[in-house]
Amino acid sequence: MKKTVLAFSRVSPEMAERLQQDFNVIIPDPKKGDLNEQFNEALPHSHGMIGAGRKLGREQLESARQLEVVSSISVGYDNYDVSYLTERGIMLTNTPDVLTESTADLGFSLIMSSARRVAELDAYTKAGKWTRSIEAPHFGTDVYGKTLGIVGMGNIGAAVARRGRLGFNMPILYSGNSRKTAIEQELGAQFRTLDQLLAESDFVCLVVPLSEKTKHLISTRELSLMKKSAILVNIARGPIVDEPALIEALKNGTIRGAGLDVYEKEPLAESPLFHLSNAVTLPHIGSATDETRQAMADRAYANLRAALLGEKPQDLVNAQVWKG
Ligand code: 8YV
Repeated sequence: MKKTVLAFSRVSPEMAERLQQDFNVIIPDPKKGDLNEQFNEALPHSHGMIGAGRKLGREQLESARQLEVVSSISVGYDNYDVSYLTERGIMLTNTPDVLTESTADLGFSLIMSSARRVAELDAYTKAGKWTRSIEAPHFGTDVYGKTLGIVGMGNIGAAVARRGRLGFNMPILYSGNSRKTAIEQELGAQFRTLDQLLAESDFVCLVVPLSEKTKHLISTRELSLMKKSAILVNIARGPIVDEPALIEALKNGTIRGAGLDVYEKEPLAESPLFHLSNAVTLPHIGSATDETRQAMADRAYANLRAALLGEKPQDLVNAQVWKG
């Protein structure tokens, strides 16, 4: 008998077709009524789940008694209660590697866009305000040769650092739980405590996973350690930054600007950030390219399929549940 798979976020018609070759597939459909109701009804019958952007823990999964695997179409897995899944023997998989370069590209776009005021001045031009040469109040700040601080030197952090070092001649500082000697050798990156990094960097790029330890890692005290001329970029997770504290710092001129792809609450329909010309605000698009989203979907599909067919999935987060 075919196992049942529940898609917990929208999946493409092509993905649905692929899944249907091996499994019964339940895809909640807004045309058929309340999405949450359909989701909850499907849970007790589901052996596998695939999707992204939904909190899944004890409360949501209590009734999913047959569940074997949750395949997330994301690299970050802060939406999942990993210890609960592990306690239940449920596999959790993610999609690392395939989004590293596109997310780093986006990080660098935010550095460039914030420094050179790209989005702000694009809106200015289109609003018909360009009636004479641009003067100092609209000048940006240089990127080339400035110091880039990477908070969390994982794969994505290293990819941002490479762009800075090799493309823009930027000295690289980094902070985190451990020294990364390979990156130190490759890019001449220097390890700093977070406080030192904040004080010395012209651009601070946040690339740490969200956990209890990194929640509000950047708040009023940390922002006050940064240079007045510095720019904060967040391509990791919103709650790493205390958002009201950041808004205050942007208003007061504690720092020069911020480039944000992620927020404490998503999606975000209104925010004081939208009214600040020194904040670039993107709608969580780190991995949102055609090629990368396709690669993530492929990887998540392969993980789910392997797990449900009794093979060890490539990207098993909680390896201790694998019984071989
Ligand atoms: C996605 C991400 O936007 O992979 C992650 O952790 O944050 C992004 O790639 C998100 O997971 C939705 O697919």
